[in-house]
Amino acid sequence: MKRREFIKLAGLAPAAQAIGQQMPAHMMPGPQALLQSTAQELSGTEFTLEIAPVTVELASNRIVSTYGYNGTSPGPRLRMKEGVPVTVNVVNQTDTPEYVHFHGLLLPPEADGAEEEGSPAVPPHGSRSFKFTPTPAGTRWYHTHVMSMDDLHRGSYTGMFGFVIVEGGPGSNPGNYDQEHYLALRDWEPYFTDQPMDNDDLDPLLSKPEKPAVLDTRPPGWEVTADIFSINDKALGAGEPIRVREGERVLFHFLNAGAIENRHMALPGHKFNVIALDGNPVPNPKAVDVLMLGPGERIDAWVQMNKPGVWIMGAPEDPIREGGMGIVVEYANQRRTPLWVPPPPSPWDYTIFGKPPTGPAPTEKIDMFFEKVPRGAGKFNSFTVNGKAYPHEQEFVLKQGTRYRLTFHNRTDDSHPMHLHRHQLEIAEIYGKATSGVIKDTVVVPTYGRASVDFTADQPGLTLFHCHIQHHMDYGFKALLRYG
Ligand SMILES: [Cu+2]
Repeated sequence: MKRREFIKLAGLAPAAQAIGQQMPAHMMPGPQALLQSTAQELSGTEFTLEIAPVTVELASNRIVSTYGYNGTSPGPRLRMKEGVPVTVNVVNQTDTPEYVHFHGLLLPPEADGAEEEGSPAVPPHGSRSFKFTPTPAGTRWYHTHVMSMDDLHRGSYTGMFGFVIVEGGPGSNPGNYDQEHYLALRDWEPYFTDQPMDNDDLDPLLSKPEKPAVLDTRPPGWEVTADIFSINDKALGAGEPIRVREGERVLFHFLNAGAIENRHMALPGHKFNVIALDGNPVPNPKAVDVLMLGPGERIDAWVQMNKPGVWIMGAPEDPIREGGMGIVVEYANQRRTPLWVPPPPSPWDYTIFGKPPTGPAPTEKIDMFFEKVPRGAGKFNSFTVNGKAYPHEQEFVLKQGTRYRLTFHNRTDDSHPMHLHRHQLEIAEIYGKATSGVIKDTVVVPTYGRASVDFTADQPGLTLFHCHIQHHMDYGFKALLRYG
């Protein structure tokens, strides 16, 4: 059974929708004022993040209790300058050790915020300062990096995340724009389910080179899912709309800050001009109808506002958008009910933003085989990399200064957002297509698919590699790379 059918059976979703549908009545702004988003921007060279319980008012009738930074979720947006050293003071007001990972920055293990790499913890009811020099420029983010295991109130299921903006020097501006918005896509109040989740929306016609001839038919274990969504801290219709004027160019910084599934985003009548992936400018900016972001990924894209109206920008999947993942885009002097129109089919493809491969492939190669061990009802599936459990003491030993080609063989029935800490990955081949120049820190490897990425081993120290779906990582989907 697919998620959508399950939700309908459970009576949680509104009735089926027609094309050109309007916002469901329960999401229409009520008589009370629209809610303001709460996250602030901090800039400079010294920052303080305080970890403590927060409430998040997704809508006036939907208030979530979780953990956040500085009293909000998302936490404050941290604006830094590339190459200018910063200090981040982390104050932990909880009863458990915490790690703050700076995702997409090239940091030493001491500042990276990953227990596996030996980063120091921020002790319970204590504090610790981290000093580092932010690089490279671009849209980065920070989030808790603790294990959750079977506790859905820990780790990246909580509200502990926020944007980091590393400003580059002159010439690094992504182009003229009239306004910009930082939009974090989130799910809330996750729960366990025995229903397989249909989270793989990549083109079903794609070849599946890693699909085994004989499938493992043992019963699968629990998955994690959610029915409540938001963009930043507001459900669709509850917060202030994005107010635009015809002719404006609006730059959006999207982040999938969720822990469980890939997300999609569309704005009826408009295209997203993708200029950066994971904060890194792409060689070949292109306009697309639908964005796809795996957990941890970012997309910077501008939109030419040339279709006056009041629109819903949101997830194309009805239950997800109606569950809150959307925001209203309102043109000046337009007063109508926000309109949603389903986008055309738009399979996501990283390679359209790349350029043809240049130069020879690295001669040093590392193959990684991902496998899922179904554990059955009431248990969690576990994962192996090259047939072994973490921590891979001997498998992945790097020679400093060497460029590697890393090939992922995804022998599982899910797609996985694979994240390498402290390094950058250049996509070399995916969906059977070769490309170059697309620089990422998180790459969604499709179901039964294969992807090759190149990276240079120039960041000595332990380096964590893992799936960015929290329960996959917690149950074995990670490896440590070390320098010889
Ligand atoms: Cu995964």
